[in-house]
Amino acid sequence: MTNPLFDLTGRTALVTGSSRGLGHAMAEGLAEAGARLIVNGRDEATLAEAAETLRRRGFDVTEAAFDVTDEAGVVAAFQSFDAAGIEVDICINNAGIQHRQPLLEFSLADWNRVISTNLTSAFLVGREAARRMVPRGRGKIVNIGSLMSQAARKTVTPYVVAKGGIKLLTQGMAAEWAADGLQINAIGPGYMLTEMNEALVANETFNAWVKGRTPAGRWGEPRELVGAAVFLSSSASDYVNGQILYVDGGMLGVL
Ligand code: GCO
Repeated sequence: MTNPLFDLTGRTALVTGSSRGLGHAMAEGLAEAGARLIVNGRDEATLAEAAETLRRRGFDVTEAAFDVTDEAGVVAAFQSFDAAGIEVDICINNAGIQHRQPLLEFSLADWNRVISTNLTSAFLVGREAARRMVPRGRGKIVNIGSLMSQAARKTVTPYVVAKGGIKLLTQGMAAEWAADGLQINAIGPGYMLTEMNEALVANETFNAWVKGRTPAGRWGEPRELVGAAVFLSSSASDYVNGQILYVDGGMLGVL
């Protein structure tokens, strides 16, 4: 028996970067909780394959291929939802990239690319979603941060900066829109088994460090974010705002 507070039936969730990885896992989990899905990615063919996988499970899936860093493309995407009578009730700002390089060698172009994809995109997509949620007096925005919203390690500083920004953007959005009935929170994944981290898993030293440094003694599975995503997308979190929920196997909480 599931508490109806966690039921997403009748709600539409946009999940950016949901062709693969954490975004795809969260989209699937929100659909399992009853949500209709709008899946997003830049590449139409990859997105279509991901959408088909979800449709084969019987889920209601709309594809929206757009670049979350392109303001005009984001605005046009939401205008297309408006034209189709689709109301976005839940917006999961998940799209992100990683670029590992010593900061001394980091180019401005790569800095801008990481900040734009991991942080500015959440502003662009979140703002368009909120422009429709505020007049309705309700809506859920979940920004995907990282354990690196709180802690740094060398060679990923632009990513750390962007994810730190996600934490405070979340607080800022709550400051702006909580009074209008929106709840805006974040999830901070730990070291998860995703394509983005394949090189780290393959590196014996790094792999051993993650397993040793994480109290749970292992990497996280993408599906292990679903509970936090459903909670922060559902009525169960109606009095939660401006928070970040770390799903990191205990890494941040334990020395
Ligand atoms: C890295 C990893 C981290 C991941 C981790 C935390 O290079 O250290 O890519 O930055 O994002 O899963 O979210």
